[in-house]
This record gives sequence, C-alpha cells and structure tokens, in this order.
Amino acid sequence: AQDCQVANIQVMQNFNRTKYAGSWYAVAKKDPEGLFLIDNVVAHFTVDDSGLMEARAKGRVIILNNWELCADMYATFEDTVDPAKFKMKYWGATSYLQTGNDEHWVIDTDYENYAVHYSCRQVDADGTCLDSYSFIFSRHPAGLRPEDVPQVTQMKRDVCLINKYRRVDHNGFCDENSS
Ligand code: DAO
Repeated sequence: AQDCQVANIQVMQNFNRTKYAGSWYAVAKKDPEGLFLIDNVVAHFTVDDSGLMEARAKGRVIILNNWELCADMYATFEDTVDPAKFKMKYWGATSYLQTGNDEHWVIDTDYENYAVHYSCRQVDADGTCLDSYSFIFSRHPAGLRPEDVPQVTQMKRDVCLINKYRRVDHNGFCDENSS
C-alpha cells in the first residue's frame, strides 16, 4: 500500500484467532494523537466458546496530567467481513481510564513470534490516515527474534509508518501496581 490509502492496506490472510490467543508483549508502538499506553504493555487475547475474541491489556499510563499508574484494560472484538479486521470496544477497570471504539487490524503474524497491529482512527479526505496507532507485538518479553525483524520492518513500511515507531520498554512496572 505504498499509496498509503487506508483502503489498500493488506491484512493477514486467513487470520486464525485461536492461534493468535495468548500473551503478546508490545515491543514497539506508533502513537496516536493523545497517546494512552506508554510502556510495559502486555495484551492477553482469549477466544470464548462462541468464538468471541476478547483481550485484557495492561500498560503504564499517565492520567490527569501527572498521575502515573498501570492501567488494567478490557476489550471485545466485533467481527467484520474480513477475518483480520475487527471493531474493538475498550474500557478500563476504573472510570478514569480511557474508553473507546477503534479499528483493530492484524496486518501480519506468524502466531508464534511476532504480530503487527494497525488501527486508523481517522481517515483523511484523500484516503490516507490522519490519526493512527500501531503495535509491534512479540511472544517473547525480551523482544523480536532477529530473524523476524526484516519482515516486521517491511510491514511497518506497508502501513506507511516506517520510522514512526518508538521502543516500548518493559521494566516490571505493571507486574504489581495494577489499577
Ligand atoms: O495507547 O494510545 C493508545 C491507544 C490504545 C487504546 C487502548 C487499547 C486498550 C486495549 C488494547 C487491546 C490490544 C491492543
């Protein structure tokens, strides 16, 4: 999708949510306007008996200007005609956390090591994305395997966000003090 049209972005073919279930550690992120999750971001996906995909995520956030805490977030995913594109509804364990409805696209994953997520919050009049965020996930807390880096880099390019990512640190902040 080098024309950067949101409608032309390719997503994972034959996405399998059961294989995708389990824990994913965010290792890099492109932030949206008014970022929420800063670092120590771990998402745990589950699929229930009826096939509904849900997630629980934690991450360090700063709210009310300077209150730092570990946010405990929940999300449910509504299916669309494309198996790799979902409508995500999310909310926090407490009322002062962020709530919203976002696109949730799985761009690419090998299910066992890496995943590339993408969400466009606002499509511009010219069809490009005005406000997006994207997570690079790894099954491994220590980060991506070196052999997965070239493919992930290509996917960053394909969603037109190359050089827009920052590293997401994991320093244990969310291991205890959850809220
Ligand atoms: O961090 O700026 C941001 C946007 C993130 C929105 C909150 C998402 C909470 C649920 C995450 C589920 C897996 C991505």
